[in-house]
Amino acid sequence: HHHQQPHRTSYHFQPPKNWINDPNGPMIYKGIYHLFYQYNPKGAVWGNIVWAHSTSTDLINWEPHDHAIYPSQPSDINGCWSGSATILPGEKPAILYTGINPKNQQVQNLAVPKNLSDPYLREWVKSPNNPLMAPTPQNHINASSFRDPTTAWIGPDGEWRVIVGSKLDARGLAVMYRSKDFVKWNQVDHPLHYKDGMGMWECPDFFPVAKTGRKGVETRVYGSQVKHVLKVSLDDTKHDVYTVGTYNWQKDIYIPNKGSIESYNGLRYDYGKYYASKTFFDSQKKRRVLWGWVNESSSVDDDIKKGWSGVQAIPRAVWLDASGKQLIQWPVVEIQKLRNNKVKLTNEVLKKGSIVEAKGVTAAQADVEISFKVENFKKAEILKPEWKDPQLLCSQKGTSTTKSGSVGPFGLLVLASNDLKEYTSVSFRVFKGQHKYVVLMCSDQSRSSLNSNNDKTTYGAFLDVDPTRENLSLRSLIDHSIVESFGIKGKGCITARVYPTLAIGDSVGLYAFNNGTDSVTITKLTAWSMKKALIN
Ligand code: DQQ
Repeated sequence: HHHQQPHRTSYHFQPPKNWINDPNGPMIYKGIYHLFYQYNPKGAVWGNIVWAHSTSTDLINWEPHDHAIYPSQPSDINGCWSGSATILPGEKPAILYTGINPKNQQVQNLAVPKNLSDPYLREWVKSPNNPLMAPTPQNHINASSFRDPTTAWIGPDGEWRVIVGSKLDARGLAVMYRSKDFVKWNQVDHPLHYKDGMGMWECPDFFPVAKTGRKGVETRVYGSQVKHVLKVSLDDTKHDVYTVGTYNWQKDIYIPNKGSIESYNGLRYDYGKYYASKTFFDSQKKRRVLWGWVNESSSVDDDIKKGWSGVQAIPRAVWLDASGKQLIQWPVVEIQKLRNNKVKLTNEVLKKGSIVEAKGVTAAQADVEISFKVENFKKAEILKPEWKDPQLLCSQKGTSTTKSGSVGPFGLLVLASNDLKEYTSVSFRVFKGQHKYVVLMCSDQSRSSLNSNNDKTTYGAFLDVDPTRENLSLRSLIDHSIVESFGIKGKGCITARVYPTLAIGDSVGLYAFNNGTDSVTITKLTAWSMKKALIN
């Protein structure tokens, strides 16, 4: 099986075959986690979209169920697109989702469980009132850009609110609706938020985060204890960007923090491949959990040959950083249940050009944490003012020995073949900026595969950390064709898809390296083989 399908994942969520995209309606109900997702029952490319459904008690092992929502009424006959779940009072889940009607217009529909005593919520009934929100000649909504309702929240006035992603010309819009009964929805005369020049806002997500601590809060919470986050998925660049700000429920407006960047260059959940994500409040563990779709980087022909496309990233707990300026993301703790056969290295000095192997792990399927201590920053390269794009900087600077800086690149070589003909490098590099040191994190896929049909774009991010005060730490979740990397305990994330031809199965190595001219010390490296999860 693995011989023929070397790139299928072992602990990342996938159905047995076919195309998947956006996570939909994640929630917890009676102690069971639900994940729905956009799915093509007929093939490995996008189309014929239904809501496939799986449940879990630990967010790691998943059991499949029949499709929950599929075209069956005029308001969704041409497709059941993305949407979200809301838990109504009395523990009653409800799903709002986008349907494509016979005129190929995008409209919003409601579905509720047929039988609340079935903890798996296997059958869903659609409202006879569908569609509940639709473009009309009066409301100036673009019928081909009106989709992806969020989880709704109830205001202190007892009225429900929801936003739907949209655009008018190049203006990204979070169109807002209100309702007293969850069935009759009235459009609010202004959007919750908008921004010119950002294009279509797909899959908006709007939620509060506690100002202090890591605990999540329910979606309806507002006030001085919390900030709000608005995430939008930018159709033009396929990036999930967000701002942190303030929500005024009386005026129903959201105002991003002063100084936040609202554009294609804003804060991203992930600086690699990660899209159409959404969060839910886990009332059992009091945390907010983020799901995101990770598309392939292989060719459509290869996708059809392998018979599948798309995985879901490992769910991440999210909370507000102490700075109040950004989110921190970390894989849910449950993933640690899969850790096995720990190997460890401590206090290992890496001189320029050194490579050490973390022997004894199944490196195709591993979880690794490493932290580096830099002795001397004095010779750090000066960051030129024009070096503003971290992705460009990573691809220009590379990670090879010929392009070494003084402080870095150092990091991990993952999914590496024995002869190092193939590897993906995840690394740090430190620069001297105007008033502070600047830490660059890179995930370089350029050497990841001998197969040239793959997209091997290098990804990069600047991380908000003072490297003189904190060791530079990195965690990577490696799973055959995906590498999810978390820099500085979740301050910056980069997810990459790679398709090695040599570094597969047992022929995979995991290494730490330093290509900077100055030595660095690995204070600690811990790597685990990962067990296979039971998925679908
Ligand atoms: N995917 C869905 C849309 C959404 C897009 C269609 C984002 O609802 O806007 O499959 O990936």
